[in-house]
Amino acid sequence: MPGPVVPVASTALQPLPFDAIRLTDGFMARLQAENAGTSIPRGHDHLERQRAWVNFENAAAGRVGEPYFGPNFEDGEAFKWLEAVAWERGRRPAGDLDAWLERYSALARAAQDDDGYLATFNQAAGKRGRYEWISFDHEIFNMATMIQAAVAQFRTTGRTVLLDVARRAADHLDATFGWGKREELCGHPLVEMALVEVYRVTGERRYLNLASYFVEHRGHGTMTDPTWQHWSSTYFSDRIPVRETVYPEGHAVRAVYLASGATDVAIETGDTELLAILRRQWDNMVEAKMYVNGSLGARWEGESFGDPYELPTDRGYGETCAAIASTQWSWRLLLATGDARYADLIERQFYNAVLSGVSLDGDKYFYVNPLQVREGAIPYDNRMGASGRHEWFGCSCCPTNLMRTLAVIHHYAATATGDGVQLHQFASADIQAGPVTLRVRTGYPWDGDVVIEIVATPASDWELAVRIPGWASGATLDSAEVEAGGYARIRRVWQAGEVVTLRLPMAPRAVRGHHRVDAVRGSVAIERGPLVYAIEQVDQDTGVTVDDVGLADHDFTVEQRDDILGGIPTVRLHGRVGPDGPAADVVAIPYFMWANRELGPMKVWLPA
Ligand code: FUB
Ligand code: ZN
Repeated sequence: MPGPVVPVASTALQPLPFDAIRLTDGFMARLQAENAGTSIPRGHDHLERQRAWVNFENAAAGRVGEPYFGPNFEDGEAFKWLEAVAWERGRRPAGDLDAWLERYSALARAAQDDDGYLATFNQAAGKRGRYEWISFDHEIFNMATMIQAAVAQFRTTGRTVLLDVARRAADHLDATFGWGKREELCGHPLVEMALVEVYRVTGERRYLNLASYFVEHRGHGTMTDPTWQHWSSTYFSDRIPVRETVYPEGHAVRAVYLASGATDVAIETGDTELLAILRRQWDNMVEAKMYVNGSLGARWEGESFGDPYELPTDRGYGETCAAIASTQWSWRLLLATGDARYADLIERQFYNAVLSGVSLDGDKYFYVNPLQVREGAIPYDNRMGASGRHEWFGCSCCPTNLMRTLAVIHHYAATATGDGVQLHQFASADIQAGPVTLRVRTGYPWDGDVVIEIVATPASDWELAVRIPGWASGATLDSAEVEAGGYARIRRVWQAGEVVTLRLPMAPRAVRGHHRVDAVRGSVAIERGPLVYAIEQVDQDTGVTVDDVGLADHDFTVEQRDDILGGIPTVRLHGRVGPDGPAADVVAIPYFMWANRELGPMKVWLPA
């Protein structure tokens, strides 16, 4: 399959080819099977029902003035879904996937204007002139999703139909925007990452330069919109230049996509100063603007980050897309630096803020991920936790984003260097890293044992680096205690058939929030392994309302329950009902699984 055209950037770690890691069985493999078997096909049906592709047919037929279907970023939803199909096609050859890729790539080609412009909201529906309302029409964002889908398809199939469309779009953007051209920006970052990706597969440096323009030109307050108070320069990540930004701010998805794209630019241009700035922003975000489960975005107003330590549990936003964007950012920082904290965050966000966005059967979604839903909550908006999971939304950014994420999640498991392999995420998988073949077997995230077998090895010595999560105090590797937070490294001449066993401690832990976070002061959250737990009404004894529950002590018991949620380890807590009320036995489940049964009150933080 096609590899990168440009020399691989000088990152600390190198990603493996897209087909080098195969999930074999277990938790992650089941997630991918669910995504492939349910989410992606149903996503196809929803997009058809929403007539997303009709917009393209109208544009292709030159039917200007047609009714438009969906929000002005509907093209983007369709292309995120198509990207999921492309990655999925890399895991298995299948007729339906090929048919979709061929059909919709051809449709995108047919809809594209001769000069490369492609945004059906403005083409077919003729809602506005090109770039007339550039801050909100998502034209460049939509083209960016197409470019990402095209690169995915090229990487997995070698086919260039959509890549040609992507190149034409990138050429159009390059001819239109940049210093000395139209010095403007799209209100929704994403094109930065997309341009770097298309640069990587084509070697066309103009695309990287344009990505750099989109990063550096931001932050000069050119984008505000008087029609809605929240569309401020802050909302658009345009208040302050990237190089001067201390905390990610404004609309969370926009801010984190921008940071991810800026990281790509820093990596490809060797800009160590920019990389250091972005690392500080990441530190600050994790310290002061992130929920315990990894969710981002404290405010409903403008779907945005709050001020530092403003992290309400009930009114929090935590859009699924923001957590997805953050895993993309951490992945880039991990590759650039080799720092295990980025892999730690990918794990926290994946299990607790991304997975919470999709139901266990793969066909219902949460857009917003609060850490508390109260008794009597009024679900006045279908994005709310209290409204339960939904099959689709008018704005379905999160479902389609989840599909493309789950289709590649295995890719985050391992990387390589010239003389070593690094294991970052734990899942049963066969991994091919150059001459090294590993077989990993684990019951993670339920079980903390990870068995790594060296199936094939070169004769010379090489280093196996295994991430020891920051939460894993007391972990052992081949029975020797290893330090939590970082990588345990074994360098030697290996023999095929050798086995290394990692044992991660799985006793439940009580964690406290930062003292500045008023909403959780005096409370603890329960974690077990990589999972954050929550208490949900349906599991509690009659008369025990979740809203009243606090902890009586920190004596936790793990109880395997095969009768609920497909069989999971629950955590039993000694609770109390109200500050002075009676004792109660309380059952906690992994947060990401909440609202898969009877909908009711739920909370993560417990007064203790
Ligand atoms: O603007 C496109 C998408 O819609 C954003 O990424 C989401 O936050 C939602 O606002
Ligand atoms: Zn979303």
